[in-house]
Amino acid sequence: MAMLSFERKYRVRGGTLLGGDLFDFWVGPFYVGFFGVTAAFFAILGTLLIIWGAALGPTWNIWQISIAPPDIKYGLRFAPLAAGGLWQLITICAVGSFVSWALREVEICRKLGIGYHVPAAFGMAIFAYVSLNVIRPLLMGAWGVGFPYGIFSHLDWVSNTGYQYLSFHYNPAHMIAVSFFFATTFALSLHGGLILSAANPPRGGTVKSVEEENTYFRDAIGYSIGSLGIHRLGLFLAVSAVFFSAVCILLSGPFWTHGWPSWWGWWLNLPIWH
Ligand code: 07D
Ligand code: 07D
Ligand code: U10
Repeated sequence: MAMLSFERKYRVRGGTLLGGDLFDFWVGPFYVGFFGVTAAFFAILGTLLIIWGAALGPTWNIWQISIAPPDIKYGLRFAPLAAGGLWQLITICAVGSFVSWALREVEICRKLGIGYHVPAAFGMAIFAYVSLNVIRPLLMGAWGVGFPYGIFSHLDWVSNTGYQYLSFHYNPAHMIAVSFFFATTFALSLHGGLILSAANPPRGGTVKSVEEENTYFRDAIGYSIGSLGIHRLGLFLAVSAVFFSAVCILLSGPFWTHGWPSWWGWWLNLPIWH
């Protein structure tokens, strides 16, 4: 709680996007704001709808609860509650709460006078979710292609959707996304390791400076990206991973209906082989 005196200085009015002073207060450690109220509203309502869906059966086993989207035959229409309608309402609540959370982040950034990098990055995660359960269903003409809300059932959806395209590993945007995810963890492990190695020496040792940090990488690979640069790179890698994930699933169905291995036919068909 050592930060509290600092927080008092920054817990000031203003910076709200909507609602003016109305919700411009804190509850315990949490900033509320207009979008805190809408986030709480959608999150609570969505959770209650999931509990309602679970109560319709057949199980209370947390791993097996699943609220499925409507059958494909309903297309883009509203479905009866027990036949996918709950899934549609939960999707509205999910989008409402995720977007509210991002806007609440924006209001906090405005209060502090800092950039919008964190809400922008979260926006990319929201885009990935919206790609899966809103944009792709709209492009394919049925809510039924969305993923179900359940811990294991959503894994089954990923597996089944992957095999519909024979081998999802041959999806070129999936390759780029996977490589960005691997690069993100690699970069974070290098950065975490480097900072701890310099800033957290064994008892009795001296804390080393940014000079040592730069020199480590110059000695090892001939170049240091620098202390600001590594954070730019980290944000870029992580946001790109999620962006290419959204691209890879939006391509599958709306823009490519065959198996992904046959996409690589262009390579076999290059005139140089003939
Ligand atoms: C560590 C931050 C904390 C967040 C956590 C997640 C819920 C859901 C709901 C009981 C890194 C909180 C979970 C609120 C509870 C009910 C009804 C973030 C951290 C701890 N998945 N997925 C998981 C979601 C999709 C996939 C776990 C959400 C796509 C695979 C958790 C979404 C595809 C695997 C989970 C979503 C996909 C998982 C751990 C939304 C492609 C796993 C998540 C809203 C992206 C892993 C049993 C984690 C697992 C896993 C949540 C979407 C694939 C339950 C909320 C459809 C292959 N997913 N997922 O740590 O163990 O994230 O599953 O889009 O192997 Mg998933
Ligand atoms: C969608 C999550 C958004 C979350 C939000 C926040 C709450 C609140 C509250 C904790 C995008 C939710 C918050 C609910 C919680 C509290 C308090 C993130 C989202 C807004 N794949 N694959 C991907 C790999 C295979 C397939 C992406 C690897 C097989 C399909 C990523 C492998 C087949 C889809 C990825 C592998 C297959 C994907 C996921 C390896 C199956 C997708 C990351 C090593 C047989 C999905 C947009 C992501 C996608 C996706 C990685 C294998 C199928 C790049 C490493 C070959 C169908 N796969 N995959 O998207 O692109 O995060 O979704 O084998 O749809 Mg894949
Ligand atoms: C980073 C960093 C850095 C740091 C850091 C960090 C990145 C170098 C300086 C941060 C990193 C960490 C701390 C590391 C760990 C983090 C992770 C591994 C990421 C994953 C995080 C988690 C799993 C934790 C998730 C926790 C969450 C999201 C908090 C949950 C919060 C709530 C449930 C409350 C949310 C608050 C809201 C919505 C607004 C206020 C609302 C309330 C207080 C509730 C009361 C409600 C109202 C007043 C509104 C009324 C409600 C209505 C109208 C609804 C009614 C509806 C009905 C239907 C009843 O780089 O620097 O260090 O630390």
